[in-house]
Amino acid sequence: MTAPVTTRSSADLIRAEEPVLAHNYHPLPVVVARAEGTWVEDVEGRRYLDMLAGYSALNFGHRNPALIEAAHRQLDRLTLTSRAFHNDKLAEFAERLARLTGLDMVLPMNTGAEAVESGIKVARKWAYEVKGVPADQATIVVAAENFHGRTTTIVSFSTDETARQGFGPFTPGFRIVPYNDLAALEAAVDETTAAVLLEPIQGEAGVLIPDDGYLTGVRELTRRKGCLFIADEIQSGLGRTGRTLAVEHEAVVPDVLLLGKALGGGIVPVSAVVARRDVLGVLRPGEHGSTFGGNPLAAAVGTAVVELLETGEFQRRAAELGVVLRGGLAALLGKGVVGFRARGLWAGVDIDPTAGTGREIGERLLREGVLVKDTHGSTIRLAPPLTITPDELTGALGALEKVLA
Ligand code: IF1
Repeated sequence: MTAPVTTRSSADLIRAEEPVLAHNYHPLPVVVARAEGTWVEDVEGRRYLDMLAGYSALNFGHRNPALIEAAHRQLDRLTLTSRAFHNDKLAEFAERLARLTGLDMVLPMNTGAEAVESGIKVARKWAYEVKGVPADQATIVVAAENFHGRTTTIVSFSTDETARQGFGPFTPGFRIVPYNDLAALEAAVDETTAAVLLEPIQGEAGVLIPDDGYLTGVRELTRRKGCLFIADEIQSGLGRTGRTLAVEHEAVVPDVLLLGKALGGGIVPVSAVVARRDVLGVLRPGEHGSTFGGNPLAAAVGTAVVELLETGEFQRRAAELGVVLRGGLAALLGKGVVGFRARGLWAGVDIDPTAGTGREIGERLLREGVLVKDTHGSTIRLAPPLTITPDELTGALGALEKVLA
């Protein structure tokens, strides 16, 4: 009889996973048992500052009181109906999310990849029924170094061999152009193009921020060529960059917006396609769906998340503390940091490879009580909860300086 899970050590739990849990991740050697705000605690009670925030799913901090309260209240009433019936939480969620984003209509899903897949299906259907593209000829243009999720169709247009290797055959109908290159985009969009699908800032690629004017150019080009601009804000959205949406930095409104991660408050998976009525209006009953999409628990938590964002407080905090983050990183240039890109409380930091790989820096920061995740090679991503305090942020930057010395 193995010891009950509650009394096993971190080391025991890590060992116990090995034979029974798929090895699709290589986690840092820390076993988190509880968390609050910007802090997590491992099985032995050691505390760490969470500078990853669930890849930006924990924008409002671990177990945000308002969100936990909304979840508890709904858990005690109703958790799932399926959409075979209405539930009393979905209208308000859709209304408030549409109003927050400035678009008309909401398709509620669960994970980010489901929102991306749903966006692709709706864009194709719009191309056939509204734009008049011949059946099965629709193309969608994406950027190299994209990350939009892990389904077979989505990795069909990935340029990351690790994400594609062994998963073919792949879905046709996608064209790949360099990111941040309007001329290449102009050349790739033609009369078969249903949409251009882009991250306003490329997350997994290392927080790559396009030149000022790029998003404006994409908006103008897609309007002129009569195709949809789909903005994947699953990671960049909901306060992370100092605005509700990253596209707001250029005052651009996409035709289709994809949201996920923080939309579920770090409690339940909640994602959504938010779009103009003439786009989502192509869906008729029975043509698309999901068991859990739009469930009352997700809708209640999603509404509480929208309520937090309606105040603008988290966006302001990310913008203000983003100044501290940029300043702190600039001070580390030449001291182990060879470059960085940052917007709001989101940064990709390129470490001098002689100082260590991203993974090694992550392991050293772990010993300093700070959790980060490397993206590729020697780039680490910083994306703390937007609830982080100036002192906590300064402390994390101090730990980074220390491990780079
Ligand atoms: C992993 C990072 C990766 C996303 C954007 C859609 C999705 C994601 C812009 C899909 C998800 C997650 C997936 C997770 C690690 C993390 C990630 F960029 F955030 F760091 F992988 F690139 N669009 N990103 O970032 O959403 O289906 O996961 O809910 O796969 O390891 P999902």
